[in-house]
Formats: sequence, structure tokens, C-alpha cells
Amino acid sequence: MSVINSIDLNQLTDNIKTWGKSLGFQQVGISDIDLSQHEEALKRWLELGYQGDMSFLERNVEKRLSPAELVPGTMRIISVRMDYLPPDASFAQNLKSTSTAYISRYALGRDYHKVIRKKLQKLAEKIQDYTKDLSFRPFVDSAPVLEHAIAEKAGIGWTGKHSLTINKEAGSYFFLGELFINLPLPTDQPVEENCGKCTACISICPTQAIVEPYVVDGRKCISYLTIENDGAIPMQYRKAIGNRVYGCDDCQLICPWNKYAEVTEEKDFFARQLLHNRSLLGLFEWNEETFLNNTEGSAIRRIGYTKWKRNLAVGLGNVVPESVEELIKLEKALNASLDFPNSMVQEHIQWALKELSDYRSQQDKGPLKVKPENRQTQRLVRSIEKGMPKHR
Ligand code: B12
Ligand code: SF4
Ligand code: SF4
Repeated sequence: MSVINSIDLNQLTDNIKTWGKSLGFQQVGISDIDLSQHEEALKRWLELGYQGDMSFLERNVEKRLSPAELVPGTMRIISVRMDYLPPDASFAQNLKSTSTAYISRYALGRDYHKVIRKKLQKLAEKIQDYTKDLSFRPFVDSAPVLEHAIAEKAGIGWTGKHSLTINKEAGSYFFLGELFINLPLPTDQPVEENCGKCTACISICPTQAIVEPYVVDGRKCISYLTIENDGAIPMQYRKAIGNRVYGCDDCQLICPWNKYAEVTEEKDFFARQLLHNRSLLGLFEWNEETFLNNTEGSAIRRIGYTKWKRNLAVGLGNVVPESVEELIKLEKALNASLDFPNSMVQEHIQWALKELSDYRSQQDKGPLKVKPENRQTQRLVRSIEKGMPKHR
């Protein structure tokens, strides 16, 4: 790749930021490619095995730390963020209702990988119209790229104790994407902000996955357990998962910076009505064809029908039925699926049936209004109702 002397790099940088915004990115920043300060933390995280079965994180560690090894000739990285919070997020209502499936808000609309990559490609084409010497590669969550570290260097935000990137004005409900380029553009400065003494995300996490500030043990995170993990969901996390059948937003929901989060302007990220605020039972009763049809173009489709069914079985086992009729209906649906052609799913269904039967015996002894494992969620719900008036 050749380096350009004849163009006004400052002017081009201003243009890139304007073009990026007109394409629908909320923020565009530029970082250099020195990520060496992250080497120790990344290697330690991997040594501790926090990646679980996400073996793609173990590969290409050097490329992850050296963008120019991943794409030779890279001099700068354009880091972008794009808000995804859909209108009518109804977090509190959804978390409160144990019979309603909770799907992470980032996954309720169209698969973000496609949406963002397309926009990054368009941004690159605009730069190419300005200078034919541009070489580039767009990335969204798809390659050995340290997206948080790059976003931090590009001034997009700081890394919160939950390990996600937070922006002072926008909170953290945004995706990150990058354009690796060969132009020596002027870089942005990291923001001077941090979490201070707050530790709210650490204490609210249902599975205690934030094992120390800035460090998430992936194996414990509900997002990993329900999306990345192909096997059985370990027993010790099943109750804590509650109704969260695809990902989890709790550490972001408790974060005071998300009071300022804006609803996305991108219609592709608006919630599909077929997925949003739907009953666990209704989703559990989808057959494979319905699952494939209703998740077309959505990131959810990637987990496949078997894991979808597994997750929903866990959700159903965690329902607190409001009546005997509801309890009977749940048991009937679970029993009807006991012949599901996958032994792992069968085992999760049996677990759910046992949970419901334990609940029934408990009720016979004396009504139990709140299951102990739901107390944490109730605390979160109160915090959302009080602190996030815009997105309750
Ligand atoms: C693997 C992965 C996961 C894994 C592991 C999560 C993790 N924290 O590592 C799982 C499946 C659990 C996961 C879950 C989620 N993910 Co994810 N995930 C990724 C992925 C592909 C790689 C992350 C990674 O490199 N992890 C390895 C660890 C070592 O890196 P790290 O967490 O960034 O850690 C760095 C810092 O914490 C820092 N650090 C460590 N110690 C210390 C100490 C101090 C003092 C300081 C200052 C810093 C520091 O150094 C580390 C190395 O740079 C990225 C995309 C990408 N390519 O980057 C998306 C990404 C991070 N995920 C994303 C999202 C949205 C989520 C979820 C919110 C989804 C959901 N709702 O369910 C959850 C949130 C869980 C959480 N609290 O992290 C977004 C985050 C956007 C944002 N605003 O930050 C990303 C960037 C995808 C994208 N393109 O938008 N994810
Ligand atoms: S996404 Fe949920 S499970 Fe994962 S770290 Fe955040 S609160 Fe914990
Ligand atoms: S909840 Fe508190 S500690 Fe966690 S990321 Fe937000 S500000 Fe930081």
C-alpha cells in the first residue's frame, strides 16, 4: 500500500466523520494500530480459560494485537458505533413476566453484522472517490479484532467494568465496527472518563460472570451460555438464567450511563413483533420450519433450532405459574416435546418438568411469592422503573 502525501488528511478526516454520520453511524473515531497495552490482559484472560469453547479467540492472538499483521499495510483504524436500542424496549415489563421470553435487545431486529458491514463498505467507497490510493477491510465482530480496545483509542468511549464500551452521551447500547485503512490520518484521543467507584454491573450479574472489574468469565455469562455454548447449560446457571433465552442485558440495564441511551434510528434494528415480548410457551411450540422462517435475517437463526429449544426449555422451567391451569398447560407442552430428537434437549425438558413439579410441591406446603433466584431480577426491575424513565 502506498502512503499519500498529496491529499489533505485533515480535510479527509472531517469528511469521513460527516460521511459516517450520514450513513447512520452515531460516531466515527480514528485510532492508531498500537494495541500493545492490551497484550497482558488478553493473554491472561485466555490463560484463565475465560473463552470457554470460543476457540476462535485462542487463534490469531498476534493478529488480534497487531492489526497490520491481520491486514498488511494498515496504518489507522476507523472505529464506528451504531445504536441498536429499539423503541418500546419494555425491559422491566419483560423481565418481570417470568412466562415471557427475554431476548437481548441487540438481537430483536436484523443481524447487525450485515447492516454495519454494508455501511462500512459504503464509507470506504466514499473515501475511494476522494483518493484512489485507499486500501481497506471492513470488520464487524467477525475477525481477530480487539474492538473495545480500538474503540477506546479512537475516542468512542471508555471500557466499563462490565468490559463493554460506554459513551458519555449514549451509554452502551451500540455495536462497534471497524475499517482498517492504509492512510495516516490524524488520530482521536481516548476519552477522559471512567466508572469511578460504581460496581453496579458486577453485583447485578445473575451468574456472577464479571469476576473482577473489566473482566468477564465468558463461560459464566448468559450470553455465552445461551448463544455460543453448544452443549448442555451447566446446572448451576439454569435458575439464574430465568426467562433470558437469548443473550442478557442486565449489566447494561443497571448501568447509570444508559439513562442517556437513545433509541436507534436504524429501522433494521427495530424489534420484530414475532420475537419481542412473546410467551416462552408460544416460542417453544414453534417447529423447526417456523423457527427458520421467523428468524430469517436475524442473528438468532445462527444458534439453530436445537439450541433455541434448549434455551426455551430452561426458560419454561423457570416460569412462576400464575394459576394451576397455567402450570398444567406448561407441563403438557413440555411432556409433548419429550421425544425431541436430541438427548441434550430432552434432558433440559426433564429438568424443566422437575422444576415445575418442585414448584407445585412448594406451593402445596405454603405459597411462595418470589423464588429466591428472582430477587436479583426484581431489584433490577425496580432500578429500571426508577432510573430509566425513557426505556422502561
Ligand atoms: C467474545 C465476545 C463475547 C463473549 C465474551 C465477552 C467478553 N467480555 O470478552 C460473550 C459471548 C460472553 C459476549 C457477550 C456479550 N457481548 Co460480545 N463480543 C465478543 C467479541 C467477539 C470479542 C471480545 C473479546 O475480545 N474478548 C476477549 C477479552 C479479553 O477482551 P475484552 O473483554 O474486550 O477485554 C479487554 C478489556 O476488558 C481490557 N481490560 C482487561 N482488564 C483490564 C483492566 C483495566 C484496569 C482496564 C482499564 C482494562 C482492562 O483488556 C482486555 C483486552 O483488550 C466482541 C467483538 C470483538 N471482535 O471484539 C463482541 C462484543 C464485545 N460483544 C458485544 C455485545 C453487544 C455483547 C453483549 C452485550 C450481548 C448480549 N446482550 O448478550 C454481551 C455482554 C457481556 C459482557 N458484559 O461482556 C459488542 C459490545 C459493544 C459495546 N458497546 O461494547 C461487541 C464489541 C460486538 C460488536 N461488534 O458490537 N461477547
Ligand atoms: S450479559 Fe448478563 S450474564 Fe453476561 S456479564 Fe452481563 S449481566 Fe452478567
Ligand atoms: S454499572 Fe457502573 S461499574 Fe458497571 S459499567 Fe456502568 S458505570 Fe461502570
